Amino acid sequence: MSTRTQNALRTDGALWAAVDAEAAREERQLELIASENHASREVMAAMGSVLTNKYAEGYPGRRYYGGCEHVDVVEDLARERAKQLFEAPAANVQPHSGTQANMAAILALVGPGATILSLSLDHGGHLSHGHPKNFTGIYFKIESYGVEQASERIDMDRVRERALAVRPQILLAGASAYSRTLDFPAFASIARECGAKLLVDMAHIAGLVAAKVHPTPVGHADIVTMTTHKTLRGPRGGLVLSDAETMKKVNSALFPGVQGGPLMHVIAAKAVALREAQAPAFADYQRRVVENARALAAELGARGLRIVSGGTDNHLMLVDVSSTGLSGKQAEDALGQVDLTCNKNLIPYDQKPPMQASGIRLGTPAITTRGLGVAHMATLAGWIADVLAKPGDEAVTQRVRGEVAELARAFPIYPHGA
Ligand code: DSN
Repeated sequence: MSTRTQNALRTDGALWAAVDAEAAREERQLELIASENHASREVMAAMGSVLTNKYAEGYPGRRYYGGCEHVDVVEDLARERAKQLFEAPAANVQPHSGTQANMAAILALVGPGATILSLSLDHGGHLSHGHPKNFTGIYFKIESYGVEQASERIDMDRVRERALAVRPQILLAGASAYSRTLDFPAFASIARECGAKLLVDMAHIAGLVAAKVHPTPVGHADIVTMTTHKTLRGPRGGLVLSDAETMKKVNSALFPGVQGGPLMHVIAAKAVALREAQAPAFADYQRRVVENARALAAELGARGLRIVSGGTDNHLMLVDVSSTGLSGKQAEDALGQVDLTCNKNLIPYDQKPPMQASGIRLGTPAITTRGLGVAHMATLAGWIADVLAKPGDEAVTQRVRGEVAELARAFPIYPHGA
């Protein structure tokens, strides 16, 4: 659709002003939130297509509505591409989000009241792995494992001890703020030993796994869940992988278990993203994401900022900002002033409450998508260190914001418009 046609359709001034402002914000700021990315225009076009009009409860070939012949093609394309990309026997592309993928996976494996052993939220876990106010915390018995205080890494011997002590029905591996390689064969061995099912939520690292930059959980886990919008760089949504038998249970746990009609326009966008992820350029992108993260962590370390666990193996890092005298919240705000967007984050064994926190989480997926490379990471680390050393200082803020704007302009996200 031409820009002129799009403009002609824009009758809702207040709404489109906010959308345009968001597009300008994304272009102007450098996005360091580890769970965000910039999807391609083709992904976004699929989400804006007529498929949003279609009800298609059920699965391809077995729908509760007529007129599904074309959306069946779309969903089959998405499922097949997911299976090929992750070398998995079966896929479900309908989850509206990662949390709904996790709901379906858990309900496919166990009933309410079962014990789930997962990474503690305070040590990098996720809300849908057991927060008291999440469905997991409400309907299941949650036990947790953590990272070691000295190494700030998961020690698989300790996970095994916990698993043998609490005897979970589900052992859950996966994290939102953990920068080290997850040992899926070891998780699988522990699950087998204590009679648990292994659920891996690889939301953060799905793109890395697709590119073989992080070892895959497929073949080790009973069920693998993910989101499609983080390193995988697709539309917002979830996806589930398993063997064919388990997938029958996942399918009915998802629909009619926890969802109604699938979002066919989003499934179309997932199909586009999964095709993009099969291209050699995507593997190259994921390698650069990890190289950039390693370089950024090293440069921040050289500027005196402590990186949790001493570095990173993936796309993100936790930076302990205690040495600056700031909380994570204050650091997030100070960096926001210079158009560097990130989020405050608890660090392991944090003494501060979650809304303050002692750390920030930084990720390289989005800045790598717009083209920044290893050579830019020293500059970026310099800006971060300068701002955190003098938060709110007018001269530093002005200078860094100007330099960030210049670099952002040199690397547009959507050179032909969003
Ligand atoms: N909120 C996501 C993240 O930032 O990691 C996880 O759902």
